[in-house]
Amino acid sequence: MQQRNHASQRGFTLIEMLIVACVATILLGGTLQAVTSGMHARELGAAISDTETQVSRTLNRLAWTVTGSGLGTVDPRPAAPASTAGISYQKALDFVGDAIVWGPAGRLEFRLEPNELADGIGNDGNGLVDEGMVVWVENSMLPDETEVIIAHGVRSLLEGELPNGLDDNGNGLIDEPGLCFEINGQTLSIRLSLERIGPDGNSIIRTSETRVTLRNPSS
Ligand SMILES: [Ca+2]
Ligand SMILES: [Ca+2]
Ligand SMILES: [Ca+2]
Repeated sequence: MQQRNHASQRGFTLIEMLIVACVATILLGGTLQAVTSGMHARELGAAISDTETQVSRTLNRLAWTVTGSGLGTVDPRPAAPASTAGISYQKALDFVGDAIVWGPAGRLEFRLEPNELADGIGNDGNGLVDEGMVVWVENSMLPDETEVIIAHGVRSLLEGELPNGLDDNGNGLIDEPGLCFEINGQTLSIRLSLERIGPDGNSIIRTSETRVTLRNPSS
């Protein structure tokens, strides 16, 4: 009788251990899931924040680059609903009497990433389609011409825009590119959409705009 009691106690202990093990496994699984979910959320938040910072920094740099340029030196000078993905410009260098001496031409332009083609599909395997770079060319067409890549992940079209002859995103421009310049009077508007694939595999797109007042006289 005493032996049966011992056996019963041993069996009960094993059952208890199994229950405890099951509960521990469930709790641990839940904790791991919460930790993993938190990590993914932080990674996604960091990627979104980084994209927003990149857009802001790039626009600030573009604005700084063209500040002091003459309206008449900017080429081309499209007015809404038209826009352009690249401009050349000249900044004031000096004065001779009342006349401004313009410096060497610079250029800002969208350029496809090296292994990407404008064909509606992603060619370089990074998950983006027809994406490009913001390229700054200093001393354009001169022997000391230099190029600086200011940003990557530039969309071929601005966020919300489709190549259909319409203003899909309601900003007054038609089929505007992901980096686009537009002139209204003396004001140069620069818009930019950057895109990347986030840690969850979904696309992150951020868009912003800045404006620069160009100098007069225009030539
Ligand atoms: Ca492509
Ligand atoms: Ca538009
Ligand atoms: Ca459109």
